[in-house]
Amino acid sequence: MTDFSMKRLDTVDSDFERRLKSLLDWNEQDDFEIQKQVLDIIAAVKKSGDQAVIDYTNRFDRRSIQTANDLEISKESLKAAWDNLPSAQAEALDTAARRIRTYAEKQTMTSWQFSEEDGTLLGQKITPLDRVGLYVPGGKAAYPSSVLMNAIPAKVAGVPELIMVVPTPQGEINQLVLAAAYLAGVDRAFSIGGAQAVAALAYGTETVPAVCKIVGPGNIYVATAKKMVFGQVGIDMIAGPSEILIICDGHTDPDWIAMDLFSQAEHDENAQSILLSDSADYLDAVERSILKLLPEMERAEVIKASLSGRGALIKTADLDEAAEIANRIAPEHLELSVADPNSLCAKIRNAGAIFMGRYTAEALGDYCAGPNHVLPTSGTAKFSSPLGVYDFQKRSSLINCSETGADTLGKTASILARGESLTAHARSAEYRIKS
Ligand code: HSO
Ligand code: ZN
Repeated sequence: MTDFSMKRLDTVDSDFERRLKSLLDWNEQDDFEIQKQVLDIIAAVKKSGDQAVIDYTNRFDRRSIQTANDLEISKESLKAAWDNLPSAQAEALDTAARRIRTYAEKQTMTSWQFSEEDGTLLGQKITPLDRVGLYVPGGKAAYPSSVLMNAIPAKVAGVPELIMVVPTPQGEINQLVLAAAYLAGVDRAFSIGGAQAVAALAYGTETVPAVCKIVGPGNIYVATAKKMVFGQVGIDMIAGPSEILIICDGHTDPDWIAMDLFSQAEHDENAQSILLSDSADYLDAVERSILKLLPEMERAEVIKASLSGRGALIKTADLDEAAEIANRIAPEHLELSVADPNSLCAKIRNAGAIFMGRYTAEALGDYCAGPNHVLPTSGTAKFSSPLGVYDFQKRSSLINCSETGADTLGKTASILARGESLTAHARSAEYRIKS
């Protein structure tokens, strides 16, 4: 491992700002060739429905589907996957699902209303989305935990129909994904993927029903398709590479911190793992742990590429300064591996999820602590929030005017409407004025 090293930054260095900026630079290049291909796929699915979906699926997933019936994964297959799961896995999935559900239930928005003195009722009515599509990637990025994280909040919100799509290259189905789908309450599932699956969900085909919103991660084709159908349907977010930022006071076992950095790095080469500490000796110790532990890792090559590319060990003057840098980075995951995580947490404004104290590894949150693991990436935690029940609910405003209310509001509306030269508005309001 002599060829491996991580970037070292120190906030006192004159080039610190420049180096931090270049570390955080992440610009997914717009690939016009991919955009064109995806546009063609969407247009074909819109025009030819099932037949286009079948053709693309046979071509891209090397399958030989004859009829649209073969696109659907039966309810029985989902149940069988769950029934045949080894008991340790079934219990672990069940524990995770229960904890994710309990947490999600707390997020549920409820309708409210209040009445004015004149008897007018005002309120907000909460309704679940009618139908939601959940994209689940195939192959190595197929995470059953992500099925739970996306599906459970939708079902807690009361979405009556949750449709999962999952590509099955060469017909190969991930049984854990199907079992998780069954457990989370997925209503229908289709063995399709890519831009064609996104298009089918957005516009509907003879077999695949059109949904109101599409959630779930996917490759560049899926992400591009989601961007293109946005407006026709809602989408959750376009996620960038996963990130972890750790602030450590130098008193956590360096092996633990090294492994926490690895846990994000092993997701992919572009994932970002950064450690901030006020102790340079501690950064040295973690670097030694990294070199020691790396050869033991199954995904050593991915971790190495990620840590040496976008990873960094950063020395700060103190923990307060570390917190301020964290706020500027607005990481997806933030671990506060310090003696007093509560007081440090009080200084954090921007982070997708905050893991507090030495025992709270991000991995626990990734699977089973309860909060969602679908989180804002690439600094978007400055303005957005984790996926939750509220993403599957929508709000309608309620206005119920009493006769007296129409009388007084009518006068105000009339004056404003005439100021805008909108006579019909004015007269519509005036009809209801009594006096
Ligand atoms: N850390 C990932 C979620 C995940 N980890 C799934 C393991 N499986 C993005 O938050
Ligand atoms: Zn993870």
